[in-house]
Amino acid sequence: MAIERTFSIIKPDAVKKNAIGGVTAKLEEGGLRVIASRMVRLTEAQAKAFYAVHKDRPFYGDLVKFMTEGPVVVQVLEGENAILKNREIMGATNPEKADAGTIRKLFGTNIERNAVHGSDAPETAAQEIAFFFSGADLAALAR
Ligand code: IDP
Ligand code: MG
Repeated sequence: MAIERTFSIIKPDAVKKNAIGGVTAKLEEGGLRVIASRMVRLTEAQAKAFYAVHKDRPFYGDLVKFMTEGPVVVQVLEGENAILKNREIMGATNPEKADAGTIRKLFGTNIERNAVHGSDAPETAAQEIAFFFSGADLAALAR
């Protein structure tokens, strides 16, 4: 299995719950390494662009509002099979349906306010990393 990179957001609900450390600990315990991290307040334009794939879904407007209501932490995670592993550690989109011990079960509130974002495939991981981090940032941080 290959070492991969994936992209994660600790969403405004989890930041508000003072769970940046709790979320990050679950990622690290699961074998992922944070190789870049930054706290940002998304603009409406950034949130709309980031979630453009969902622009025709009924929840899009509320999602953009939620993602801009407070600061988030954007992170690049690295590890064996990182994309799938992160999705496992995150749990199902709806925290009520997420497995015990997953981030969304522990820290999520509902299907919208679900604590974290994680890339779902190699193509989206690359796009999402590039949305927030430059190649120069990542090169400077490489071990
Ligand atoms: P994912 O985050 O598990 O990949 P997606 O289907 O890609 O789930 O949806 C993106 C985000 O949109 C979710 O994490 C959640 O915040 C929000 N969302 C998804 N489905 C719903 C819904 O049915 N109602 C409200 N918000 C939703
Ligand atoms: Mg998704």
